[in-house]
Amino acid sequence: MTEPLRVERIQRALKTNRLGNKIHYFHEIDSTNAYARERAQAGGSEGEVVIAESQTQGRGRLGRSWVSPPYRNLCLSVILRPKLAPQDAPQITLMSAVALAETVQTFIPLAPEIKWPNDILVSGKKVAGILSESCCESERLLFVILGIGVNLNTPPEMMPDGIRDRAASVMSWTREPVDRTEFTRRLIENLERCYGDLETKGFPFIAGRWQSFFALRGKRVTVEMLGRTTLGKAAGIDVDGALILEEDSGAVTRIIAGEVVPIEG
Ligand code: BT5
Repeated sequence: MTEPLRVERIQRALKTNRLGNKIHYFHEIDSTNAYARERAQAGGSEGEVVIAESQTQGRGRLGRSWVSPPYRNLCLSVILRPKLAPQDAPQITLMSAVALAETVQTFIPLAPEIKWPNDILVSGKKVAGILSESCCESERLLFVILGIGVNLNTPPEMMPDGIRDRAASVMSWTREPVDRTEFTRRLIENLERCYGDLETKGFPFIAGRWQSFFALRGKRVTVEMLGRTTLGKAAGIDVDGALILEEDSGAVTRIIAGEVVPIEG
């Protein structure tokens, strides 16, 4: 077992106003997103952070699961109460992908890439994923639970079959195991900065930085959405954060949700 996270050290060093004032820390929980949602529904404040060393029901998107051996990685959720329209909630995922990519970049000599909308890759391997879940009431966005899972110190042999070939830990590109406490502090600070930029400077400001990490720009991809597969070229993101797909038919489509897979070769 590696060392538990040092939550007091994170809190002492954090230079933030909103995020991380309160950190709920668990050795084991079902899902940090589920707990953060309960807190938010019970009136929890913006910026409350939930961290768990292990999750019995770690969640990915679309009912998939997130697997993370205890005391090696980072599983974190944040309660956000953005002043955004419900249809703009995906901007939170894109904003946090920038913060996450920037954090990973400070630990390794390679540039991380963002795979639209929610994966952070290094050398083509997934090192982190984002699951943001919104709660709306009529036309109002009440809160967003931003969930982030990062592989920091899991050696390949500890990754389950089926994931091992496509995933990697930040540790693969560092000489020593990653200081998880320091990683968490930097991530929370970068999230606060990017979230503030989204609020004050607007999405186009974030989008520019996002594009600089965009792995699939100009690449041929398939997009799977609602049981339909479309072939085309990933051109970038538009002002709302939708993926712009130049279909082989010549049509240009905006993809709001879906699975994007690069076509090799
Ligand atoms: C994601 O979903 O990538 C979002 C993952 C979010 C996890 C965090 S942890 C804290 C918070 N609390 C939660 O309960 N969840 C969030 P998606 O794009 O659907 O990818 C899920 C797929 O990635 C799975 O079906 C696996 O194939 C693969 N996968 C699972 N664990 C992985 C890991 N540790 N590293 C890389 N890939 C993984």
